[in-house]
Amino acid sequence: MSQVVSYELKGNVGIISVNNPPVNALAQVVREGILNAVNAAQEDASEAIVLSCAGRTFIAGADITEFGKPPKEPGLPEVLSAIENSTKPVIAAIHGTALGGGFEVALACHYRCAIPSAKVGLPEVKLGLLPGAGGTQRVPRIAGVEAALDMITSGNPIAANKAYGMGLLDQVLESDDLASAAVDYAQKLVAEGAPLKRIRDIAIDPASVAPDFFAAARKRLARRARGQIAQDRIVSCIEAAVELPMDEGLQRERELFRELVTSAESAAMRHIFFAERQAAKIKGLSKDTPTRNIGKVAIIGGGTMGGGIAMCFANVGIPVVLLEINDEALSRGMDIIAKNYGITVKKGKLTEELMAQRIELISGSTDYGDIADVDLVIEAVFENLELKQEIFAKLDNTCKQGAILATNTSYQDVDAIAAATSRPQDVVGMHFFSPANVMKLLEVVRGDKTADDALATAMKIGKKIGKVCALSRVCYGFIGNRMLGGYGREAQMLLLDGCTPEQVDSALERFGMAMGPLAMGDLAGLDVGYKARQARTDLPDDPKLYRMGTLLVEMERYGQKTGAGFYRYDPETRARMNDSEVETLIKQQAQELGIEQREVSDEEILARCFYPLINEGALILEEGIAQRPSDIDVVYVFGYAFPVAKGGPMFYADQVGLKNVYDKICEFRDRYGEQYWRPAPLLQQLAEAGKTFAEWDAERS
Ligand code: 3H9
Repeated sequence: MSQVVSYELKGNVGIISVNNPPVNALAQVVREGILNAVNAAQEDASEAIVLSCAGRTFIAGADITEFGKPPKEPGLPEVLSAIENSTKPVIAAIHGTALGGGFEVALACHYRCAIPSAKVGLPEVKLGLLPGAGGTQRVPRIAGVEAALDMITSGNPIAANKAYGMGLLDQVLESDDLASAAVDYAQKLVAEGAPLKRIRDIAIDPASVAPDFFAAARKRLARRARGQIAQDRIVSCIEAAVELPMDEGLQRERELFRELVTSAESAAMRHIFFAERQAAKIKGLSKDTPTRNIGKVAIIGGGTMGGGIAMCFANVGIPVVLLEINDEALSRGMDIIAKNYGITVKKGKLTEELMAQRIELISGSTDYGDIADVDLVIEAVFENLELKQEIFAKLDNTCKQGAILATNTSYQDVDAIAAATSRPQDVVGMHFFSPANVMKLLEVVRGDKTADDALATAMKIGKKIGKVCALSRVCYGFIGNRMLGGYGREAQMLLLDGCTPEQVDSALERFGMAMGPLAMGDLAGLDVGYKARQARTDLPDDPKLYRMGTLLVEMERYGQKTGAGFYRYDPETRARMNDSEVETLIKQQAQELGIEQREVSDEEILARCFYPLINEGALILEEGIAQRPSDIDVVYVFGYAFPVAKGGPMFYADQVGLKNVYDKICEFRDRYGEQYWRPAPLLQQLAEAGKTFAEWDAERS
């Protein structure tokens, strides 16, 4: 028997224990070990079998690293059959998270018990997959069709007590000593002569499901999943659970799982799963780098950004002082926070009581003296270098030694900000994305002099407040905003070439972007980009550049906030509508500039908008601004709503082929000029060598 799975007989209970750190994933040795142990238990004196796990969790799923590789025997279905067909009851004893294939193992058992802190779930959809070992057939049989659909298409884990209420668990053990409580439970079942409960024997009455249930679910999910296929296939599986006998349902599930596991969508989503975890690791810094304790935080600036950041800390129980320049600004900031929490309560996602607790954790002040004792300060005032330097000089004079001084700047030079203090080693960038309490990304910016422990602390606290962290070195715009320049530029250039705003945005939305760049400009306010451009001295003197955005601002069409920008907006519903006035204006401008308008394909729209991102990404890698290509993907998926099913811009480039990307950029260079289209040397080198960014990264590490 393999070492990672052990089996021992304790009295009349056989105990199978899985020990495959870190999360007991169902690697081949685990599958084989469980199979052998179940078979062995059939032959011994045991009267019941407990399946439990060592370490921090019950089995957290199939081993994702095995997907895409040739399958190794035994397959999970074979293991599950052995469990289900055991002549002695098998009891899953759950702690931590029983996820995916792990929960499917539990569902094949005759009984499931768990400690109160445990969670169960089928998160496969988040990897572009569906539960491929009976989850779609067994959950509807014990929890009902609607609950199953909800659970499997959301992929969200369910806490033990709720899972018990849904019928997913047979017992929540009132003990945190799982090992002995599970054995007691098994002995009780034996003593009662409890039957071998097999979920497969439960039939679902098709009449219990409304006739249009599945059609309605498909329609709803298609809207939510924006072109991802997994949701649709999950509906098909649950439909099969209702209509077909168990074995045929399992077969259907298997076929659809195979389709998904080989899909580009799932490969991209699996890439992001590992990329997210990788991004948290700082090259050259050991896992044991000490971190500083963060027990209290101050935020400088109570605007939308500062308020959102304050909420992130209060949400995890860390007290925050919000510092503003005067009482009026402070009370405005506090009101915005209260309003935001109020909206969450109204949506039913937060109780009044929790809201009160969180608001209680946020205190306001206009006096720097009140933040002398905090462990972390995050400055979130508007983008002005002198102002930020002034604030950091004050922080240097006020804050205790060892406090981390962070700036939320989106563009300014973190080293120049750090130079305003006598402790640049404590200064770091923590760049949140708006709305800060919602958006998952946190760019952690490492200054030239940032100390290792300050950096490690910023990453750790980022994770604690629920952010996905990616490390950037200092440059204008860091990773995300620096790359965005060409994307926005080309979206506007395409208008002059003959596209309508609608055509540009919908091509990108069909690709999977949550919102096209022009609609996004309208949402953020066209005046914001306009002001930022005015402050820059490095932009080419080209009348075509941001021509439409500039004209619209000069016409006081700032976007949604003025009811019009690239589009018009319904004052009530905010629905966007095409505006013939804008379309006429574009035509006039093209004529004035001597541009002959033409039909532009969706393919060109994607290339014109995304290839500048990729090219800038290659420069960012060459310069060492980002640690790895996959970190850039993380930035774009979690900070800019790049579709996770496309895996981020660098992964997408690898799929398109770097040679194709490079050739197209050269073609655009020849057509539109070198000032906008200059292939990055790294891109050229990899294209010529026939390599991918991922291969380049693997060779360096
Ligand atoms: C499935 O089950 C399909 C079946 O239906 C059908 C089969 C036929 N495999 O997240 P963490 C690694 S699909 C391989 O930082 P946490 C992870 O990369 C699967 N590796 O810890 C990381 O490695 P490293 C359905 C995995 O405590 C380390 O473990 N299951 C897997 O914050 C620690 O991970 C899922 O989708 C895996 N399945 O969170 C669950 N899982 O240290 C996916 C983790 O080198 N996992 N690793 O960076 C999770 O959601 C979280 O890892 C979990 C722990 C909540 C379990």
